[in-house]
Amino acid sequence: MTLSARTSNATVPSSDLDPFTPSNLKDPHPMQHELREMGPVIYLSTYDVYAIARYEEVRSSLENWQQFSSGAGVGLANFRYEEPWRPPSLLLETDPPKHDAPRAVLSKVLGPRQLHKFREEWSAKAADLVSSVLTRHRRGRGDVVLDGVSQLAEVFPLQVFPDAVGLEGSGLENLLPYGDHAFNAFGPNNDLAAKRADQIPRLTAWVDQQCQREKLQATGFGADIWAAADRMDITADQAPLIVRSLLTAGVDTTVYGIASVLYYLASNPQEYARLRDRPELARAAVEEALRLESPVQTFFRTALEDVHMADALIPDGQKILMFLGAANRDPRRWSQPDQFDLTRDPSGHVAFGSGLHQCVGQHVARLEATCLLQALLPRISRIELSQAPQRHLNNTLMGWERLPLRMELA
Ligand code: QZP
Repeated sequence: MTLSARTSNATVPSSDLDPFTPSNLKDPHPMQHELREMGPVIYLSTYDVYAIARYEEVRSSLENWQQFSSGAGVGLANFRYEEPWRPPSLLLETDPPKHDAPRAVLSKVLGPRQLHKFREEWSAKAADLVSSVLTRHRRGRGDVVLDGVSQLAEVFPLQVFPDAVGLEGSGLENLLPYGDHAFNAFGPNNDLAAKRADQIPRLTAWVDQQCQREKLQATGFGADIWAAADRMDITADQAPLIVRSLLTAGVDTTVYGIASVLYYLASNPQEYARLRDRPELARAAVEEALRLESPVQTFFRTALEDVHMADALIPDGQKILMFLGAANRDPRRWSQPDQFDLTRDPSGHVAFGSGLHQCVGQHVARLEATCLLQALLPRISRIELSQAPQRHLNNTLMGWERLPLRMELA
């Protein structure tokens, strides 16, 4: 670590560590610890960005939309100088006032009131999925061995979410690869971002097609967004891009979130037992897993002016890299931060962000995860890892590629 005096009134520790190497993506915690301990703001020379990894500063950065803009993109690429890989999102990659109408529409469409009607249906679908998976993978001894990712975490969201949006139902296998690319594209132009380059035009064309009014079912989140265009809450040009946000942000994230709850329950048998005794803790289990794993690990903002933070100065125009996952394990904020603990209060975690852009789909994500979890609890008396799990590498997302589980039938 060296001290670089980039400004007259402040020094910022500088580091050449690269958060986007395969080994840092696989196991980010040692690097995150190092970043937090270096100071509140660190200059990362590899990418010419300012990194923030402590809870207090991550949270205040997320809430500081006035100085930390999303309009130049929330990835490493600065849209002022680099052409984005697709037309920018009207929600994610905009600032007020442009951001406000799309956000207001989507927050109503995905709000707790609208979601209420899915609870019963999704609970029933989760129970059916669990039954069929347990039957298929049952061994003689009253236990099942399965891959928690391909058999559960990927299946349930793809069963309920595209249907709730109102997609026609063919081509759904495109959703995860499209999302995987979108989240890789927030990072640097490395091998992960270049992965599947030959398929991106086809995936993009498919997603864009699904956003058209004629493609969408008469009911669903998609139709609700188009109805907002009829009411002139948004324009007809905006509607398909807002549907696109659902398809980009709503699938991979929930898959990884669900897989991570399964991982922490399998790794903490006493917490699983506690949860079986008190199924109303399902929601706490989901939040605690989100805090610890933070499916969305990082994203960026762009400074609109010189910004003073703690003792540091972040110069106008610079990209700021916020480590949500590091903030959610900051010992300054959380006691025993690396412990999966269903008795703690995980509220205030920043896995869904904070402020104006805080995840508008969070109620959908929570409902999916709790429905699946509550379907498992009565059927499974114990979960454990049957082999070492494998990470799925992505520049932004942290999750599992394979999660080998052994479950004992209740
Ligand atoms: C991705 C979109 C944490 C965010 C980067 C997740 C995300 C949110 C919105 C969109 C994409 O609007 O396309």
